[in-house]
Amino acid sequence: MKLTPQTALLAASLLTAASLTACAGGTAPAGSTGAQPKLTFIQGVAGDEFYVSMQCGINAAAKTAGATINTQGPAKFDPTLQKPIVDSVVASRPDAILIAPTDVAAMQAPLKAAAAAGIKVVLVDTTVQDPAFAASSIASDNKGGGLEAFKAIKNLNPAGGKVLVISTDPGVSTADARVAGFEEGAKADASFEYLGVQYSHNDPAEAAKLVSAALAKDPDIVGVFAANTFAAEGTATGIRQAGKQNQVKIVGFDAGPAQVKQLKEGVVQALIAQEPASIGTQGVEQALKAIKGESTTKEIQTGFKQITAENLSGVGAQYVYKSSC
Ligand code: T6T
Repeated sequence: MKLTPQTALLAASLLTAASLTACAGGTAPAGSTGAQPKLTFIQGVAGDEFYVSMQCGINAAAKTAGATINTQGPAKFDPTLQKPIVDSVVASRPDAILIAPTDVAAMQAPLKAAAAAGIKVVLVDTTVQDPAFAASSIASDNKGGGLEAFKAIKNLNPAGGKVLVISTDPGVSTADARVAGFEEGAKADASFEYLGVQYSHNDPAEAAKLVSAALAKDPDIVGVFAANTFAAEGTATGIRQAGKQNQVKIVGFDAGPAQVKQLKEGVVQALIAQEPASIGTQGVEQALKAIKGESTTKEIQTGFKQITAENLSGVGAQYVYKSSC
């Protein structure tokens, strides 16, 4: 599903409805009391195929363990919308919350308070400034993925040139780490001129506008790294609208269906796909350990895979994100 504020709202309610019916009905007592553990998954934003794919992993792992899952997500990737969800979930007292915090600073206090209230908190995907309260934090190697994106752009433009980054918002830990990895690569290579990062607020239309304006200012840009699904979708649109698809190489983070379509069409040259289902599965495992009072792994790093038109029908296929489980 393409994310607009309207479809995101629809997706939020659909996902919530789906999650209620997806409560797993296993029999194995996993909680310390022997009751079915109650887990809540709070997405970064509803309707984003990255979190849908993560939910598929969570649902499967919860079903195996006999835990129930309630899923909720804000209509936008925005801490002012996510915080009230956290507060109401805390009031409903689940055994554990799996959450992708939307901002490193704004979500720190609400999540620390959840942990202080006795709820086990597992951070999946993004993190906060000080995650010490969390039972576990599970995320991709985002910095490594950003560096891999730079290497892909360099392969596509061996002579170098001007490169730009389109991200979401500052304070999103994952995207910030990807930008840092890309920037490190670009600044260390004298044949490239790093034009910096611009923020699209997770809105493809805004990303397209930023790219058009950047091309008007620097018509000789050779590459753009777009740091997540929505930045990448909009970047490709902007480049196509400017008629520059033969000049500007695009590497996008993530592998949503719309991004894969752009890859097949040749507007985008490479995607750095994450492993969201694995993040979700491991998130459930860590949450259940924490609920049982067992020791947890404080930090888990998951991998990424570069998808290109060449490997899309082979090894790359399994990395494409899902629109439903
Ligand atoms: O890139 C993912 C996720 O890792 C990031 O934290 C937010 O954006 C996505 O959900 C993709 O839209």
